[in-house]
Amino acid sequence: MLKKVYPHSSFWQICAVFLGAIALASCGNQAPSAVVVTRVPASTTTMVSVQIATQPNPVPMPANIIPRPASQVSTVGSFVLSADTGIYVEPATDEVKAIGQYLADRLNPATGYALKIQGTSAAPGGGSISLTLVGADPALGGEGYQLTITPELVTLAANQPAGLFHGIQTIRQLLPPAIESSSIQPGPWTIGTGTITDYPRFAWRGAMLDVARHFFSVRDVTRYIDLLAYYKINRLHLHLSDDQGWRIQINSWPNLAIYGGSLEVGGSPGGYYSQDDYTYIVDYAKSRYIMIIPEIDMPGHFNAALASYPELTCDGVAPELYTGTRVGFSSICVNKEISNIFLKDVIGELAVLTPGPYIHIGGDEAQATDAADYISFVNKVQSIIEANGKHMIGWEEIAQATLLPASIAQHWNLDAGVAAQAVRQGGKVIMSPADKTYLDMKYQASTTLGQEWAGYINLQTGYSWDPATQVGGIIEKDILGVEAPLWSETLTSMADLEYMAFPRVPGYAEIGWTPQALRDWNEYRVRLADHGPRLEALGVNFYPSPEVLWP
Ligand code: TNX
Repeated sequence: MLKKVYPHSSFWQICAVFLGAIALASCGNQAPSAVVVTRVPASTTTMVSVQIATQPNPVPMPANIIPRPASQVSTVGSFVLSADTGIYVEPATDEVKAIGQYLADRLNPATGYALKIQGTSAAPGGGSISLTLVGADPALGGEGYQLTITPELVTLAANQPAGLFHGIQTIRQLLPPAIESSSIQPGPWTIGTGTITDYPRFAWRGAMLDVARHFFSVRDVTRYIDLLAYYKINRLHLHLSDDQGWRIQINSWPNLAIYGGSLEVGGSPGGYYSQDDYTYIVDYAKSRYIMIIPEIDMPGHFNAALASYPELTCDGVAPELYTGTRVGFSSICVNKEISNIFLKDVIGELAVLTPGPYIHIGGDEAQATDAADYISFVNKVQSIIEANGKHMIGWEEIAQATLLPASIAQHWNLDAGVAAQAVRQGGKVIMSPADKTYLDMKYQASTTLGQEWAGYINLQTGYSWDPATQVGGIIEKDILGVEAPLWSETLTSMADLEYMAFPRVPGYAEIGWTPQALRDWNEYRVRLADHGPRLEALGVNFYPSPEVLWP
């Protein structure tokens, strides 16, 4: 029996130590028979204690989960998923049954099984998976979960359905990568035993998709939602309007979508979401525990609307539709009465369509709007949004206005001064620093897609920063969370989106979820390697960065 304590070690680093020290064959097929990894989230030191006994062919729980759990303890043994595995849900409400069905739908294609959902008040029999809202530690909050895996039973407990949903992503990741395949794979479908106790650092773990510069179909958006959910991301911000296109049907102003949405960057046909399409996306996202935040970018980034309704311009003359990529040249005419009517109509319709509490008004790069007009405009929009029962979010420039405490500023600009002004007004901030989180920035000089104005963002640059120390005057308690925007000036297809988003998105998911003290680039990149085959099985066109030793 050997017992040692290694601070800041990963399971695989421990493997390396064992290989050198006691010449075990390998960690893959003949690992130590008892590996206990204990992580204490509140402390700055990760304590890892390791015990070895002699037992043949142990199967440790893999240390591959992204985002890294707050605490993971591996024991020896495995649970084997079989055709007889039942998925038990408690309570058997429609919502919890739907989560059970979601799990079955993820497991059935690759296994070839037809796993069934069963409601039960009795204890589930051996070999089953139990999803329960009973018995979880209330301290785990609404999104946390406890996962206990023994050779007989997988027990996932949470306080709220969202916690069960997130825990299911962990179960998926604990299974072999081939589980994500859409066709039958050989298996066996083993899960190493142990327990995971997990909860997020931030409430806001977001992604943004620009469907205005290039339009993306409902199918593309729902696929993106599915991929985000795999990493426990819980917000999708849709950038629904910009100079190049208006992408959401507004019944009281129909030309916005019909004419304003007709083109996209480069001059090819654009498109828009009907209100039914939008509702479908909102509901789909909800089934993945992701909130949709709609953005109508104003008062700048407004050319598509001006081209559709010349009365919104100050001179009454409609500009041409715009298919280039410049910014900062358009503005709604702030002081016209028709503009007020427009704002009330558009925000009113969006508020009815959107169950979430937020409407994003853009507010960035309003160089074509007079400075005083800009401030009165933001104040006015804020009160219209509040009158519709929602709260305002805007890019950080909105912090120049008089913000209500419920309004949120989104930091993006490299010149970081403005977001802290929102904090000084008692508001909260979402962190999207362009030089760390912009998914449209090239990975490196040779990346053909994307832009480079905020610098190159390789995986390490995207991962190795702490939201709480990024901007002076903005600390942990001021931060709602993190969001990674994907601007689409240069991106025309789902394959393009995937290439820029993956594998950076898992890193932002981890920044939002995992305690800072447990985040370390050199440990993360080892975990990320395991996700190469997973993303491949999911059919994701990811960038195989040389920073990772892919298997
Ligand atoms: C800046 S970030 C913008 C967008 C562009 C993006 C391209 C922000 C609030 N505005 O209009 O699409 O850069 O990287």
